Amino acid sequence: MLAEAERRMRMTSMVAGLAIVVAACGGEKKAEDQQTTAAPGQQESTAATTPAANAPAATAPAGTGKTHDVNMVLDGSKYKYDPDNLTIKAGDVVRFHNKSGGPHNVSFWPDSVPSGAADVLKKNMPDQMAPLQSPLETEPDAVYQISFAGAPKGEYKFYCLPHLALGMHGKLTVQ
Ligand SMILES: [Cu+2]
Repeated sequence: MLAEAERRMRMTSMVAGLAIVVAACGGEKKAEDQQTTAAPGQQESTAATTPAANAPAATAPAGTGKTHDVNMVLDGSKYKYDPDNLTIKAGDVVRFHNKSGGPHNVSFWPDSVPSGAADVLKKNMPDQMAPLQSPLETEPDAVYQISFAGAPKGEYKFYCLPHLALGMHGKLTVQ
């Protein structure tokens, strides 16, 4: 029984691996021999978000527009995004800085973004710990960067997972 289950697992993983290889470059054979654990990462790295996914705090992904900075701070006893309301254009990049009172993160409510925006954010947010949720930023001055390339116009409401109950949330508008 166990052997049978294991064989199936292996088949599944090989099929998944093959699918990824085909999606990636159509030629490379190495993924066949890799364990299942390697597959999800590989799959993600084939997505259009490769630069951002590999370098959350480094250079801007290929964007066409401006970069906007938002600080995540503890101001007195108030946790907040500063600014907590900004207007950008599609193609702009927003950089969230972990300034004080962290860890912080950036989470979008899936029902409080424009139609079609969730798919864009899923591609443009590096290292999501859940759909539309950035990782927790723990390092001082850590930067989390989101490209709004291809983002539909409208309002995007977001919040900090650890500090939502303390009122840490914000809004950005893509014009
Ligand atoms: Cu926070």
